[in-house]
Formats: sequence, C-alpha cells, structure tokens
Amino acid sequence: MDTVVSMRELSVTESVPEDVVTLVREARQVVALSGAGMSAESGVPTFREVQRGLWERFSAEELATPDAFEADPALVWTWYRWRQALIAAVEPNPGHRALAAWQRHLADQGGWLAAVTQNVDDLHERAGTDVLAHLHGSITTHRCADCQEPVEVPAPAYDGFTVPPEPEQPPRCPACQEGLARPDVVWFSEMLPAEAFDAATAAIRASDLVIVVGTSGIVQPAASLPLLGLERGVPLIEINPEETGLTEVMDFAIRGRSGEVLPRLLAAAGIPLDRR
Ligand code: BV8
Ligand code: ZN
Repeated sequence: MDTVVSMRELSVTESVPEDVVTLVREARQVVALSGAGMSAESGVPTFREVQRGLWERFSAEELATPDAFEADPALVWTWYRWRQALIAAVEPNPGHRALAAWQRHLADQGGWLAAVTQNVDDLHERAGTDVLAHLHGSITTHRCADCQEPVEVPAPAYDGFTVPPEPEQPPRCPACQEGLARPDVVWFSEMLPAEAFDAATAAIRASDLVIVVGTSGIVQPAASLPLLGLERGVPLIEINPEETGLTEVMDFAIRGRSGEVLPRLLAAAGIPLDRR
C-alpha cells in the first residue's frame, strides 16, 4: 500500500471520509470477516451479553465447550436448540443485505467478496450472501458426539424468545446407538475446520481490502486472520460501535452499528443496494 492512512475513529453522524469511500469503491477482492455483532441487530445476542433463564449462571464461553456438554448434555443441548429457534425466528438485517449486495456488485465487475464468518447462524445466507467459510461451524445441523455421523434433528419446538422452562435431552445417534447428538459448531478447545480456515487464509492473501465487522477480536485463531492482511499491506477497516482487540491494527475504525454503517458505505461508494 503506497500511503499509510492514519487510523481514524468515525461516528456514524460524520460523513464517510473520501479515502474510505475510495477504498470501498475501488476494491475488487474483498474479505468481510464478521462476528456476533453482525447479527446483533437481528436480535441475536452476542457472546459478550449475559445469558438468561436456565443459563444465567453461565457465560457463553463456559457453555460452548466439550466439557460442559459432557457434564450436562441436556443443559448445553437446550441452549443450542433455543439459540437455533431464535435464529430461525429473526431476519437478516440491513448489514447482512448490504454485504450480499456488495458481493453481487463485485461479481458483476469480475471481482469477489469472500464472506468469512465466526457466526454459527445462517443469516448471511438468508440475506443472499455466498459464505466462503463458517470458521466456527453451524448451529443448524447436528452430528453424533461419538461416531461423528450426521444426525437429522427436527426444527426446535421453542419460539426462540421465551426461555425453555427446563432442559431437554439430546437425541441418541441412530447410527451407533451410543453417542448423543451435538450441534455442528466448533467449541472452545476444538480445532477449527481446516478447509474453512484455509479458505479464509487464502482469500485474505488474495484480497485488496479486509472489512472486519462486529467482532471483539478476542477469539483465536479467527481474530488473527486480519493480521495476514496487515502483513501484506492490505487496507483494514473495522466496523464496530466499540474499540476491539483489533482496533490498533486497523487503517480505519468506523464507530457505528453494522446495520447502519454498511449501507451508508455502499451508498457513498455508489454500490447499488438491493431494496428488498
Ligand atoms: C482452538 C461456536 C486449537 C460455538 C465459538 C485454553 C484452552 C483451549 C483453547 C484456548 C485456551 N485459551 C485460549 C484458547 C483459544 C480459544 C480462545 O480464543 N479463547 C478465547 C476466549 C480467548 N480458541 C479456541 O478454543 C478455538 N480453538 O484454539 O483450537 C486448540 C485446540 C486444543 C487446545 C488448545 C487450542 C475455538 C474457538 C471457537 C469457539 N466457538 N463459536 C457457539 O457459537 O456457541 S466462538 C464464539 O465466540 C462465536 O462464534 C464468536 O466467534 C465468539 C464471540 O466473538 P465475537 O463474534 O467477536 O462476538 P463478541 O460477542 O465477542 O463481540 C461482539 C462484538 O460485536 C463486540 O465487539 C461488539 O462491540 C460488537 N457489536 C455489537 N453490536 C454491534 C456490533 N458490531 C457491529 N454492529 C452492531 N450492531
Ligand atoms: Zn453415533
């Protein structure tokens, strides 16, 4: 990158500075790395928020582990089924739709936008985005905790808003009759799916712009991906209402909500937003 642009903190009320608009307008190979903040405006709680009901005594980090599932399969299973119901009950927000529109626009120009998400929800897909990598898996599919065979599980009975009164047992695996069904997510201390992480790494290595949206930059190794862009001098833009573990390596930190900032960035860069 010729000029080192200074890191700026912009509030949403200020107009987007020309050099950010130029970066967005001229980029042809974009990586968008999204975290829980991307889905927050759809009503999906982030990992930083406290849990309610059955799980109020636990942090998300305590529940999203193999040990927690081992210790109390019903509690952890029910937490995921309730989250899956909540995700099914909400809609993609304007931030998700802006990324989908940007991806279509770049494809029309012979470029690409690689969506790399830490989120286990399917809101990017439901907004029309092709997701390159779900670094932390997916809450919508399940497998056997023992033999790893996929397990078909009907949609959860919960409405996603009222917290279930008591936990339910995960179903037994029909293939081995031994193991319990678990969500296809990556728990803490579990390895990320190699093909997802490798695809994300390759995309950043080929990118000319990296946008980091709605992530606290705490969870590794996902949080280190933007540093691959830094090594190559690729411009890095963060969109987050708050400072994060990645802010100091950003060229621009736009302080605002993704559902507001992404549409404004695209509009300023003359990228058509599909009006759904
Ligand atoms: C690994 C799926 C190798 C499950 C998730 C000790 C032992 C073992 C491992 C470790 C250890 N110490 C550290 C580690 C590594 C560990 C780690 O990073 N721990 C952290 C807590 C320090 N990582 C791992 O274990 C990974 N695996 O390392 O394997 C290994 C193997 C064996 C032994 C050692 C190492 C696996 C990590 C994956 C965990 N699974 N999810 C589930 O969803 O239930 S991570 C989960 O938390 C989410 O997927 C997400 O990635 C993460 C939360 O992060 P964010 O997405 O950033 O969300 P967060 O809530 O933090 O922040 C929200 C942000 O949004 C905030 O900044 C907020 O300001 C912003 N925001 C809010 N509203 C908006 C907004 N932004 C924009 N617009 C808005 N409207
Ligand atoms: Zn099994």
